[in-house]
Amino acid sequence: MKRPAPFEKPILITKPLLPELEELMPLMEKIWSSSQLTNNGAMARQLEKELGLYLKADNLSLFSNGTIALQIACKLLRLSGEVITTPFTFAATTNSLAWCNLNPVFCDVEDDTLNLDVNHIEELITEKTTAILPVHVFGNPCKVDRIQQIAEKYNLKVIYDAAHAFGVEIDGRAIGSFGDVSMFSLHATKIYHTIEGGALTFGNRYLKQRADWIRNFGLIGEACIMEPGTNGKLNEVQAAVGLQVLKLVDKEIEGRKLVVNRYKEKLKNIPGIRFFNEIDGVKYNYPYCVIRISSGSFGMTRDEVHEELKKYNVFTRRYFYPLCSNFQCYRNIPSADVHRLPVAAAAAQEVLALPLHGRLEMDDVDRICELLIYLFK
Ligand code: T4K
Repeated sequence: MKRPAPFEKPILITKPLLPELEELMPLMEKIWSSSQLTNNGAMARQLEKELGLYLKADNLSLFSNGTIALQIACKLLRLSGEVITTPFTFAATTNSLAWCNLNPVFCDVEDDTLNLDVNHIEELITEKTTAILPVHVFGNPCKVDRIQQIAEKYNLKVIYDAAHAFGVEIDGRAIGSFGDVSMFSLHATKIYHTIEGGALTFGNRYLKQRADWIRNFGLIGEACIMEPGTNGKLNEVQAAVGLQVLKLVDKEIEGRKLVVNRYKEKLKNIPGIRFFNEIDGVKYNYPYCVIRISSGSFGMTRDEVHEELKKYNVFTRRYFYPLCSNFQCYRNIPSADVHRLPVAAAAAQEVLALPLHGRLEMDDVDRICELLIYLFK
């Protein structure tokens, strides 16, 4: 097979969804003429309403980023001691626990979704456990019913890291309606974004009310602070971008679905490459196109493929490698022992996220697939 030509321009892992500048300008003019730039202004309030409708959440609050939102969720539920979580996630999940003086307890993941393995949660529960923090990794929903049963049995709170799961539904039920609180990241690299931003959805309006105080230093009115807060507000410019990006998100998800299906079709017969199976009844949002490469059958390790593709101007990402439990600051925790996390450890060596956004040309997808087929041969 002839060596494929490299791409003329770099193909990056993603490209943020951007509204037309002329559609954004009228909102910018409104902000400029009001001179309300932040502190729960009109744009932020409007976006909270619109996102609440989109995500089918009666109680939703916006934050300056997903990480601070996650930390606020931990404070909100007054967690202490240990929280059971997954090592197969972005550092922000584990870091948020540590920042709230909580001890992460790592639980292995299931091979088919790479989400928290519900069969291993109970054995990790101790007197100090106060919550479970699962992640809907790559938008694949966790086993929410089983997690809820365990939480009720042991009186634990559940915070879902739904950073990747914007718009995902299980049998018509919004993903953010499970657990006590769910966090969505609205970062530029996500399918829906406010440049930087985060959202929490809550089981009740009292939690939302407290979260709104906490994101504004804890201030209630001008002169009262009941509990210490932080500064976690989304500003007006970000909210305006979010209002415009929301108009584009459905089309973006449709485009991504086509791209993912094209990757699946073109790579389906390549030994050593596998995709996640879709679960019946789930409305997916296609935030990443992650394949798993088993070097034995493919003939190259995931790392070799990742490096080799760079020579062709294709920049993939190893989401999520290394495991959070492998970071220097966490690796001495007993539950971080790699022998206790065999499924997560294997996945971290195999996963590779391919370039994906809704505007990626099919010709480019085909060329990336041809490159992978060429590497296989
Ligand atoms: N929980 C989970 C499970 C998460 O995945 C995340 C974040 C969080 C919590 C925390 O949420 P936030 O606090 O971030 O809201 C990215 C993102 O920064 C991060 O939001 C995301 N997860 C993580 C999985 O990925 P990097 O280090 O991969 O991003 P970076 O800068 O390398 O960007 C990737 C590619 O995107 C680049 O090749 C170019 C393109 N890009 C990126 C940016 C920022 C652009 O074209 N424009 C841009 O503005 O972390």
